[in-house]
Amino acid sequence: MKSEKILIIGSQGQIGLELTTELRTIYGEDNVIASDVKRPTEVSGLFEELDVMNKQKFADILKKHGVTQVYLLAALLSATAEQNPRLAWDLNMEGLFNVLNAAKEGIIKKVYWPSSIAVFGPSTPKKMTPQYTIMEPNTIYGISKQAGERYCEYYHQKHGVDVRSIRYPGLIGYKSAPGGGTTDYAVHIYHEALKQGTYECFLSADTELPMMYMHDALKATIGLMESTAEKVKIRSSYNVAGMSFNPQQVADEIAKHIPNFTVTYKPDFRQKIADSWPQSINDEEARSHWGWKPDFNLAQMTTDMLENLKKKTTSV
Ligand code: AKB
Repeated sequence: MKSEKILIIGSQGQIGLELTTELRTIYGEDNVIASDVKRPTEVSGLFEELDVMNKQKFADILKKHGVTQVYLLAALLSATAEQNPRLAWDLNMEGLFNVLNAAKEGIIKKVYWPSSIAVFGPSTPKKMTPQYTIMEPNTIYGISKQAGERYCEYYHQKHGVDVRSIRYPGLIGYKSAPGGGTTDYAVHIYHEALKQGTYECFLSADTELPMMYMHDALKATIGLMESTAEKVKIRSSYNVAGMSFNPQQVADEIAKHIPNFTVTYKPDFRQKIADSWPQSINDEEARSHWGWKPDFNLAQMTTDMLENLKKKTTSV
């Protein structure tokens, strides 16, 4: 068993729920502390109620458990952030400062902080977007993630902080629900296909975006965190790619399993956000620096999603 004490901030979110389980398998139940702003009704394992903007409470929890690593997953995502820009900025930035400062003071040894493809903007090349390119995000979420990336690199260079990060594409999984992103349709579509046989999509049929199955997102996150420090040459955030598709393509793939499945399209404010993002990602640095490689493509993910969602409904 590895001797680490890990604190997950935002453990009830889409990534947090699955990452907590995965890290407990690797590090042991007693070495992974889940935390979130509200205590969930059912708690399994160590849990702390924590608003990461509360510096004192955060410091108390680090001390109480002797925390060595923090995964900071609390954030407002793109769509919710546009509805509440001030809160998005405060939460996305203030939380990061508190965690980076704890690492700077030597209280914790390693930090994971997620960035996003939202750091790119309308002037970024859309196809196979490289690691280093024009970055002029025009959403509050993207602006906060870009500023966060600069802070991570700064804290690493200036204070030697061991901070690691990935620019997540849209994430798709069957165990947890997405929470206010522009890519959320790619999860809802599977649920609705099974429940109703039809889905109304808030993006247009040809809106292509980079996406990733949760299995691969966990693999990338833990793979990066477990790499030796020398291999982690980028301390802002790494491009990682899984697959790219548009709503029509995922609908066609689902229709191979559910032949009568139909989708209608009613783009809303999220269309503009999606249109500002890349369509596909070049992740050659992540591949060559620390050996990143995804396991799932659209067809494999669709089979796995539908099988597991069906199992979940029949076992309830
Ligand atoms: C969102 O849609 O906001 C997120 C993201 C791409 O970071 N899923």
